Amino acid sequence: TPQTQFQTTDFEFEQYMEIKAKKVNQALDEAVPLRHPLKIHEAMRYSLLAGGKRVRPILCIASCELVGGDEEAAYPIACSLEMIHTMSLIHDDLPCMDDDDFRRGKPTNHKAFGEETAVLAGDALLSLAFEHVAVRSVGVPADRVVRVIAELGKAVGSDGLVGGQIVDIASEGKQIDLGELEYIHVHKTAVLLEAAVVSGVIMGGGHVDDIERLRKYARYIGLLFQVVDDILDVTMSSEELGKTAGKDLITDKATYPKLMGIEKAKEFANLLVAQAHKELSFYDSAKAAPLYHFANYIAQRQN
Ligand code: GRG
Repeated sequence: TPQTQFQTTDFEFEQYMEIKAKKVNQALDEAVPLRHPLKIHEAMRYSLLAGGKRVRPILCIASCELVGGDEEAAYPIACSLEMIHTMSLIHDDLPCMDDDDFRRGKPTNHKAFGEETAVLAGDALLSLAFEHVAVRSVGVPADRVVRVIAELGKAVGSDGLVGGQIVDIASEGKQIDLGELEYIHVHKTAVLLEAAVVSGVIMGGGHVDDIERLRKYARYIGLLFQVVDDILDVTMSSEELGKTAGKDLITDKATYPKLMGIEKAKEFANLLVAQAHKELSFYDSAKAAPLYHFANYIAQRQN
């Protein structure tokens, strides 16, 4: 249950998300201008600007502001995070991976541009992500930029997204236990959310204690993200099954509700929200309001 100190703040979370997402979209649009060679830049922009909730950039900006940083310091890395997230979606959708036809309400990148271009668009976005944060973070002490680049690199590689994806692929068609399921989720989803929060804290000039506290917060909401996803799979209406998220059930993949039961999974989600909130209790409640509501938003999301 939410702490009373937060219930009394009349923070407009939806409005906050809308305002920040608009600024992020504008920054992303400017980060990848349409230029020669047209095809690759079209493909990069197609997926990058296709919508998406902008969860990772906004988490980054909110974390930067929480520790007293200027939000402008967070925009370059916020954009880099979205570039990486987008490229992981493009590659995840490829025929050699999940083989999906639709993403963010549009045909997937390889459906629109062909497989060769989709692979390259992903590669180009990944490379641009590192260039962008290094080049655009002007006025921020160089040591912060270097630390953030290290965070980002780790979140992408074999200890991050790639690690999660390879274990996921290896587990296909096999019975896996809760430990393995958690490894996949932590690496495919939570590490990038964690990198978003921690890089925001670093860019905002946060101290070691801030990094530790907010890293824990990020881990809780990262896991929460996936537990909620799994619960949504089960509670989705039957006509939705067989479309997108419901396919996990059909392919008999392990999920939290399956491994622990739907009620226990819901209890686990509530516990994760409470634990995330607890990490914020150190901060002024008005300043922590965005991250506080973010945890609720992830818990309550419907898609
Ligand atoms: C990163 C080099 C590199 C390769 C990619 C394919 C792959 C390795 C990793 C898979 C990563 C993946 C697709 C994880 C799922 C992440 C996830 C929770 C997606 C949904 O995120 P939302 O809900 O989506 O934030 P929107 O569209 O709103 O951004």
